[in-house]
Amino acid sequence: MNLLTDLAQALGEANVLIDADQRTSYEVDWTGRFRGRASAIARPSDSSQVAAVLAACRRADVAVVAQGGNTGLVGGGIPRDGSVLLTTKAMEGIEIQRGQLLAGAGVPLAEAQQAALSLGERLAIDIASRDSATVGGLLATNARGAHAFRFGPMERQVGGVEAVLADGTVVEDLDGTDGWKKRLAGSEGTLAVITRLVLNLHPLPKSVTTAMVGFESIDLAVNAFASLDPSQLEAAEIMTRRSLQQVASYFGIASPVDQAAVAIFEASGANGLDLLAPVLDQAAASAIAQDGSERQRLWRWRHAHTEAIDALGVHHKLDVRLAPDRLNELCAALERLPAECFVFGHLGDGGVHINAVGPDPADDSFDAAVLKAVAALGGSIVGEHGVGASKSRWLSLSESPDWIEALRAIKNDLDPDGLLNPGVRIPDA
Ligand code: 2HG
Ligand code: ZN
Repeated sequence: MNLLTDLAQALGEANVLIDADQRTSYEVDWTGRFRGRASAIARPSDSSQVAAVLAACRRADVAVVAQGGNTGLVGGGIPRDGSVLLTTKAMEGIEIQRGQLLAGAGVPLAEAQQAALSLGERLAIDIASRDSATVGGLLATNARGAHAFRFGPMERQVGGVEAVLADGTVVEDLDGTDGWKKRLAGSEGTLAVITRLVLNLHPLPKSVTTAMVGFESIDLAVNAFASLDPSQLEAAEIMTRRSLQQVASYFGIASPVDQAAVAIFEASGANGLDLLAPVLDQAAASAIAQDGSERQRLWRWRHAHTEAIDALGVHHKLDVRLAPDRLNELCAALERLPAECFVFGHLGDGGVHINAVGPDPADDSFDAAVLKAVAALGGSIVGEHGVGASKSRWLSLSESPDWIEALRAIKNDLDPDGLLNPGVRIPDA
């Protein structure tokens, strides 16, 4: 049997998309920088159908790339060379079980957040692409977002997983005792296809205070953050002038705070304002919000960065981690490169996003220059978006040879034939 017949038999013809116009939205990433070609888009709706897709692809010797909401930014979920694109979107549905949510891997984060709220609780993770990004994709990249420095990355929001290994074995570790959620966190579809997840819930804070705070320099913002007790904070984000001004021009209104570095600090509890007092004292300007819609309005300035910069066209996106007290030096190094760099990120955990316009989107030498600058400052070239196809060749800039060897050994153990997402995350030997 040929591959397409095999897939149609396993999933039904309606769930195997082969026409070019049906495939397009899966074959290009959100930024338009990463494109590929799939021989088919397969839409399984549960783990046994995923196992059938993997079996068909193994027989045909065709690779499988899993994709969630296609909000990834490092090309990790884009099909290459005629691989089969396995979309997890049909793995839907949320059940409530013993105070936790059991969600299909294709459930968008926003839907899971709503389900948590309907129980009077919350998920302690949030990212701007919440309406499309799926919970399975969040674990596959071990996404972080604004609250990770306090509550940890996606892995910590997950109690357990169900997943299908390359050989078709369905592992059901929904209570997390076998360690699969840890193994698959950040594996970017290279070790298994995640099919269901148990999501942990946290109590909703009774009140939250959000402050958008301007400083005359990045160092002043970083020092102000150091004067806060991080265990009392919900979020600590940073935006630099050029990126915030791009959001202002995209919105068509001036930002309420407009200094060289603008931070968003958030504290929960009735004494939120007192907790933030040390930074407010040091600020050149600030805007404070305590009710829901006012807070959302301030957060829009931070959350709209991706779409506002995207309006400038296809650009380079690099996501790294760096000690906050080296951020100023990184910005200075970026200014020496032939590009207009927009820098923003998560001050709390050193997650830095560098978006750059100018260099041709296909010009990888720009990416190399940025990643080398980060490594020279002691940072990690791996941030929260994953390694994907775009950064694997540079992994050794910040990761040790032993670590890279360990990644290869785990991959060889679980997927010796390289069926799952080849070329992603792990550099070629
Ligand atoms: C964010 O923190 C996201 O807003 C996206 O991780 C970052 O667009 C980006 O580079
Ligand atoms: Zn981010």
